[in-house]
Amino acid sequence: MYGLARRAASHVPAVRFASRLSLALGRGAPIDVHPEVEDALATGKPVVALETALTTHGLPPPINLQVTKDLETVVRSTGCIPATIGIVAGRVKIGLEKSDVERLADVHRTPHSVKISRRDIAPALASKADGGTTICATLIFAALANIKVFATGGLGGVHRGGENSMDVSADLQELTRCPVGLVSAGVKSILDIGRTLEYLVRYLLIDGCQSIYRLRKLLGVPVIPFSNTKDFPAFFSPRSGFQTPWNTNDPAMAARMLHAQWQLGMDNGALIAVPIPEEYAEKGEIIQQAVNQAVLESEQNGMSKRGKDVTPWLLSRVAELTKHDSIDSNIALLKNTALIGGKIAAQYQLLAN
Ligand code: PSU
Ligand code: MN
Repeated sequence: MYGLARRAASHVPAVRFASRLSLALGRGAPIDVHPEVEDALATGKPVVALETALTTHGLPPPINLQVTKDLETVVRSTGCIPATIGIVAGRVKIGLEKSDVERLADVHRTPHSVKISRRDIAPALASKADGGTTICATLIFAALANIKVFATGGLGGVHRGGENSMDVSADLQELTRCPVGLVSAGVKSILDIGRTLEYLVRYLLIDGCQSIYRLRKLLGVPVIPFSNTKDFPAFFSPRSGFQTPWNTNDPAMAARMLHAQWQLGMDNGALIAVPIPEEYAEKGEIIQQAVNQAVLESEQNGMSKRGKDVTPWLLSRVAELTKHDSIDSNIALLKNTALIGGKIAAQYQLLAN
């Protein structure tokens, strides 16, 4: 067996196999890869994917435009090339031009940009819409282009009351399909963190989770706090109290974890959860109270049943309640994940080349 495997390996041609991206392009798929990103991918420079649902639906103007640009600058500071992903006039953009970023950030444009999840991709392309890609959709395009690291703010997950509403973000399922290391500040604090972890990794036993036990699947996604503790971060706060089996605070180790997974040909992603910087911890507790209030309000006014509109509504209500403190924290954690994402991507590239 060993000899055969060795012999087979020695017959692997030295040329790169045609990527899924070039196959899609060959079929005429409406995808534009920014020349800088294309060059980086072809010459083995590290690339970090960034999303645009936070530009179109997550952050208010004018800060949405500024933050989208700033995250690219942070990624560049680590020696990586940013690939901000979005949909403009029905074309998938892997790496946005400045004018594209401005177009997506203009929330007063009509028709409005769509918040794009897996289910929205094909209709948005066919109808030539503009769209901000959520983590789910950004994972799909990053995987298509063979981009291995994607940095963002908060992962979607099981909404509070999700055992009844079955509102579980498509972000989670996508992490099982896309071999991409997602670097985020944990899951959005508006969610049920315990049930989200349960759904993702199925190793935690949480009281009162009986109904979701019947629904749950083993997604088997590695969840790794980027920290010197195993405490999973809680978006606005560095610690949630939920423990994970693994952790690291070393970009090289995180890169080795990703590399080992894909050397084996495993086709799922991994979640590297970077806590918000410690100086935001105190504020985080106050913001969390506003989050709890906003979630209660959404249950009373019916917003909580509105699918993909729930998250944008909650985020803007929390911003209102905290007089924009939540926005400041959100920006800080986004920049932090972009920085760590860049460091991990740079280390990963050393292993992959
Ligand atoms: N976290 C934020 N702001 C956001 C999002 C997450 O702080 O705008 C976005 C991400 O793009 C994530 C999406 O993929 O919300 C999840 O939405 P939903 O619950 O509808 O899947
Ligand atoms: Mn949701």
